[in-house]
Amino acid sequence: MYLKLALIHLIIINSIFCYSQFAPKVGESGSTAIYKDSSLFISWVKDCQVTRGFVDISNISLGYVDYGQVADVKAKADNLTVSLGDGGVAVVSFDKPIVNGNGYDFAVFENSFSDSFLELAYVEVSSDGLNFYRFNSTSQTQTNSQIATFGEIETININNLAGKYRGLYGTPFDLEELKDKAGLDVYNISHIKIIDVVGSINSQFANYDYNGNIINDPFPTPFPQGGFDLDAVGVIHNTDFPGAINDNNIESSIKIFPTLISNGFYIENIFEGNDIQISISDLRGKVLINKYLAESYIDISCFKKGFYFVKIYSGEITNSYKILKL
Ligand SMILES: [Ca+2]
Ligand SMILES: [Ca+2]
Repeated sequence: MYLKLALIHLIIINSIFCYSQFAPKVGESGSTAIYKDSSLFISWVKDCQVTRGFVDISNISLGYVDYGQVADVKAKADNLTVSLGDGGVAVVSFDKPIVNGNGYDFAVFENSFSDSFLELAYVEVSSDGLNFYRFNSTSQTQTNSQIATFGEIETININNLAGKYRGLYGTPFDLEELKDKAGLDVYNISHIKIIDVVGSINSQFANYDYNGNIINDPFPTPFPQGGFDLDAVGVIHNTDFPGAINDNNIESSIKIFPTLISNGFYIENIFEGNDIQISISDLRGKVLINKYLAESYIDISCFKKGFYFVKIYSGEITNSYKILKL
């Protein structure tokens, strides 16, 4: 009995330590890297504003980085970049808002020449251009000795930091992780902010991950291309192509259309005399409409943008649908 408990204990401890590994480098099983030519990408950056950082924040007499132009961030990833420098910031925007669809919603591209020379950046999103919300980042690289100028770090130790993958392979982000942030509408992301991580482990300059660990990445990088080099940001889900609404009940004889909705939608094959009930709830489960169907048109023009679940109850049968209010 005690042996069995001890074994279970060991397995639990083991699984906690194993759990700490994140997706591996490009080409390995489980990697989340997305190549620039993937059909997942439906759009790229339209506008970009950059605030350059220092060539070397520990020696500010070297001034600011100046490599690359803002235009190099627009359109598909091509290894042409803008260098952010130590702590530099880029804010990018798009022709259509990004939305939270199933899985990853956008990816950030850096121009690393290898799988282990990784310059990292925080990623934040905004639905008003003013208030930005950061993805919870993790760095499990050791913090005892500084990763040198062309030093190496391991992909599996990095999560939710841009620059995790080598050039032309995007690091993807899932807005689902930020859906509960008050003040952020993950169905209307207008801006993405990319902030260079100063990789110094010196507490005077150090940057930290979500867990309060110092992020150790190559430092210093005292040249005009120093810091994070932003190549591109690829969009996977936007208001034109939200994805994620294909889990509708296609087996059902009851159809709803359209599923991308400006004002309202129709319900097909509803027969008079049936006691049919409809309920519509938001993604948090809050019920917004719950009533017997009196007509086949449902007006949701007063709803906010975003996804909703529709359930139609007909006798013993429940049909479920997902819709997107534009
Ligand atoms: Ca998503
Ligand atoms: Ca580029």
